[in-house]
Amino acid sequence: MTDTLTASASPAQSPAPVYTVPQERRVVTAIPGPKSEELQHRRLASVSAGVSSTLPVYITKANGAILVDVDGNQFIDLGAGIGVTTIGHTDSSVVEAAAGQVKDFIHTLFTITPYEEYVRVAELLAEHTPGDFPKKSVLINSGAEAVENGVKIARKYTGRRAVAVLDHAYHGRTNLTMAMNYKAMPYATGYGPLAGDVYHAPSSYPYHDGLSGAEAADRTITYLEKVVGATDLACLVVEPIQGEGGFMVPADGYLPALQEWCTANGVVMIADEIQSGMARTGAYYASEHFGWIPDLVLTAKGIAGGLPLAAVTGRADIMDASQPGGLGGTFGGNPVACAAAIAVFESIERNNLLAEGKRIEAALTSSLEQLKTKYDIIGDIRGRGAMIAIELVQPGTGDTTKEPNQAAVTAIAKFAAKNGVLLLTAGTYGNVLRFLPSLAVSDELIVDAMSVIDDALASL
Ligand code: PLZ
Repeated sequence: MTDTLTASASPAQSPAPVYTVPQERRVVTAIPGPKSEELQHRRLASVSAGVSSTLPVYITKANGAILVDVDGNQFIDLGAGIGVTTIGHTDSSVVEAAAGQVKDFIHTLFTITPYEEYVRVAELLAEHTPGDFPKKSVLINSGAEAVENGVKIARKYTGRRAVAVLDHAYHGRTNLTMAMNYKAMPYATGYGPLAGDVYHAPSSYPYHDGLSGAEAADRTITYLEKVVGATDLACLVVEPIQGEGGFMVPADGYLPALQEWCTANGVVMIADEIQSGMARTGAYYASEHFGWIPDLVLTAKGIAGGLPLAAVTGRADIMDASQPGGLGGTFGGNPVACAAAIAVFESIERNNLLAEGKRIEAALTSSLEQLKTKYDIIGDIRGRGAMIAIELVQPGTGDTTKEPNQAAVTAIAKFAAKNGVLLLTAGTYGNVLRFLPSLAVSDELIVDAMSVIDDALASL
């Protein structure tokens, strides 16, 4: 079993994890290596060209914060499958829970014959999502499906049609969510007709707009009132920290001001916490950092340690407005994924993982601040917990126009990969490097990865 063994310790203290893969970077071939090249060749002949890969090294094993490829290279994983293996790859508690569930039963379909694991996940979500009021959930398979369901539920509850999102948002790849993304390319171009009644409102992007939370909220609300009309608006869907957009942290007060306006106008405000949720940012949900209590919260990615599971959770009256049979899906709330999710919630508690998020934030930001004093193309450092990004600008524009520097982002990610560090890019202009490691990443691994990034910056 590819699990993480844990040493026994007193119950008061969380045991130090013992990893099945040494937590170290190791580059033993060219990247990609010969075996990866061979697999890439097969892949190009059999997998749609529409599915791309950031780094075509083929993985055979992953544990903690390390990925091992078919050529024996070990990568420090600063992406965690885009924020999915938040508690670490093949965490022993997740592996054991999923394996145990596979032996008991793998599928019945909750909407045919239910089981406790689904109910338990709904209880845990009610407990850990922001807000102290009765909450209910529906479980589905993916982030985009959570967004789709959130919109469905809000439309049913309000009897209204329009959906609003923010500039720089990312919400998925289904027909509705394609229309909700900011970037047409690559997500929507050529895939129309897109869903209608989706409106893109200005967001809060302090590094560029310089607006206070109140000013940015005024701008967003003016757009919603003038362009959409409050009485037609079913929901406003917002990522508390925008993910694919480049980890934009909104100005203080922005999110609560929008929630206040939504509540006053009968609009359901939905937090897309698909990337930012599940203990990633040093809080269970990033909304908490901003004092935002959303009506509905969307969870996916990190909830089940890598197994596909997602949820819409929120105010019981909104969630109960749907007719019986109106929500569901064959695999939604699969028992194996639910068993894994219960283990993830337990691990967050047992191993005090909210503190790990804060530790990683401190380690990442202190290293990045040092790099910022050396390299003027680092324009902005932002984020929370294990969700930190740097926005790169053209030399000399950091205090003025902040021109996007996509070339530097691409070059650094490539340099890092060649040296055993998997780094993700982001940003509307491809101008952001994001650090999205699992909470299992040690300070030593962060320091090592940062030395590679320092070399990458020096090489530009
Ligand atoms: N909402 C905030 O980050 C997924 C996209 C990966 P799914 N982001 C990673 C890719 O290239 O497809 C995401 C997100 C936010 C929704 C989604 C969609 O989640 O599970 O990919 O459907």
